[in-house]
Amino acid sequence: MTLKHILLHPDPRLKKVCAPVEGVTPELGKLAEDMLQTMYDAPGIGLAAPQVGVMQRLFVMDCVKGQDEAAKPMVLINPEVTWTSEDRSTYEEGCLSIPEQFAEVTRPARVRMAWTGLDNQRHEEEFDDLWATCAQHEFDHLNGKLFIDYLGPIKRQLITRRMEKFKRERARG
Ligand code: K1U
Ligand code: ZN
Repeated sequence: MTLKHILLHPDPRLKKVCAPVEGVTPELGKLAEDMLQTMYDAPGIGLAAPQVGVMQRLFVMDCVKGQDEAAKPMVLINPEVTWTSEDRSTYEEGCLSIPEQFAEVTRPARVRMAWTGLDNQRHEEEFDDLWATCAQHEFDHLNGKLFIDYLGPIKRQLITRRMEKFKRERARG
């Protein structure tokens, strides 16, 4: 297992629309395993391929809360949103590409997604609660959209400037 380097905002790769995955290969399986390991290590509840510099349409997530419940690692390849609920929920979101910055984002409370799994079979499931928020956040990454894009321009610019400063200071060492 290899821990991947997570790209930090602002980075042009985080603004691009990703290409469909062409086939479920052993290399893709290894990438998904590495992404899950990187997500658990961060720690986070989701991670999309462009965040590790791979411009393909897949993401991983595991929103199981607490230590008592068994982990539920999920790998979604070429995901599609097939339905969203009318009702909305608001969650204070974070992003591993925008560390230590949080903001409330309102999204559909429930969502259905269809995707290809590592078993090369098509799957469809309805997500709710944190799973729904996380799945939509990760799906957005595949279309070059970040949670700060839901904020007003002042808040968004403030977070972007903080991140530019953070990256400058980190580069100086
Ligand atoms: O995509 C990402 O950058 C991962 C992100 C996912 C996410 C978080 C919150 C709402 C929607 C989507 C994260 O995992 S940020 C870290 C985080 O939220 C967390 C970390 C440890 C325990 C629990 C949550
Ligand atoms: Zn994110």
